[in-house]
Amino acid sequence: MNELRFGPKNSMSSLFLVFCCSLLVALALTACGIRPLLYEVSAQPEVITPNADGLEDVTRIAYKLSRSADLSIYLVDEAGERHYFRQNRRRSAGDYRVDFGGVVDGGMLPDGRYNWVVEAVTDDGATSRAEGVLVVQDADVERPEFEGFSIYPQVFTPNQDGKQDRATINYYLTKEADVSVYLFGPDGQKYPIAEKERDVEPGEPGFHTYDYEGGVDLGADPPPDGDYIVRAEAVDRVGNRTVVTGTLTIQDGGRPRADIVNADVEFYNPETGDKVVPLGSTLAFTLTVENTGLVPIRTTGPDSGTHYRSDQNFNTLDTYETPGAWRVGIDYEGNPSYAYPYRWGLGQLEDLESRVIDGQTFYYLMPGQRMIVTGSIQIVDVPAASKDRVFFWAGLIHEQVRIDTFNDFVDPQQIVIGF
Ligand SMILES: [Ca+2]
Ligand SMILES: [Ca+2]
Repeated sequence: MNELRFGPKNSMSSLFLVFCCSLLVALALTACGIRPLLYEVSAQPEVITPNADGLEDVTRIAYKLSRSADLSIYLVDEAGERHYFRQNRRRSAGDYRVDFGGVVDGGMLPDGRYNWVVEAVTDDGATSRAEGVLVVQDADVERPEFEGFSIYPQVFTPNQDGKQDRATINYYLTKEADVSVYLFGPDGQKYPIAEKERDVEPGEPGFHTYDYEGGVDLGADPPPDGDYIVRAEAVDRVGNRTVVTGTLTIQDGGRPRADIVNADVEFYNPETGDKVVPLGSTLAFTLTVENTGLVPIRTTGPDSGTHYRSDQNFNTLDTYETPGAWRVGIDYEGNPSYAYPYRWGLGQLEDLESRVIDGQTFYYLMPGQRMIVTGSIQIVDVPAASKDRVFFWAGLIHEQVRIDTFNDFVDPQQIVIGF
């Protein structure tokens, strides 16, 4: 309005002056009198019992704004202290209704008599407020708690090598609540963590556990390596809220990938160089394995080059499967037993990168690294197929995790047993 100016030296016609005066009156009425900034404010009912029994758990606060303003709603307790439900929220002109169930800052107001206040402040400093009484009775002030909240280990490597692939989060929830648990990254990114299925349903009081592998088991890339905040939040039925946090570091995270280079396997009789291996003779092979992924892959013995008799297998050599290890295996047509009974590590273990985890040494083929793997099997009995010609093939096994299709049944070749 201060752009409007009037004065005796003005050359405007009287008609225009009348128009301007009318306009001024209209603006003044709108701004100052006809409708106040904040009006028709109420909070009903006046007594609430916020205990989630469905009866008078909330009071409905209604108000109208004639102009845009910053709006606050707060409760003043008998000691005169303010408890904000809404503080300086930007609101445009309009009708508003909001239910208030006694919770401010995630905690329930204790039983007592309060004054509610709704207050609006415009950009030019005009203020309008309304207030009334609210009595809180039978309030459920008990917050849900996370007892024994723990994260183990604090550093984990979600890469399916079978070592520290998972982080376990445990707590005992003291009260029924909606619980969410997530990782909070340095970049502000959130990664939800799903609860493990157990007897105690999610949100029920009792012991809860989360088994987190970064999503790798579902074929996803885990969150990037780095330090994370683990944040757990519980909100009960009346709105009491509890937050606990911890830390978790991700290292060497990622989906492991490897293959037999060119899907090429060389089978041969080391005495003759051909594919004729009479009973009692030896079948040898050579192939190359490459780590084509971004994370190290773990392997175990026996070393490349190890010799088997056909009536042996990796278990009889005391080189058992361990979850997450990668080995080359050889299998054959008519094998009556489990798949790939003859297995070899991805090279000579002493040539590989080693890491000590929990006091034990483990061996890794690093990203981009290739290793030639060889081995041999003395054919001492007739394969069950009882055929003159028997197919042999190779596989690259991610033990107790999977065999990728392209790593299974690789380069099958007929070997003449010639019994
Ligand atoms: Ca109630
Ligand atoms: Ca790992």
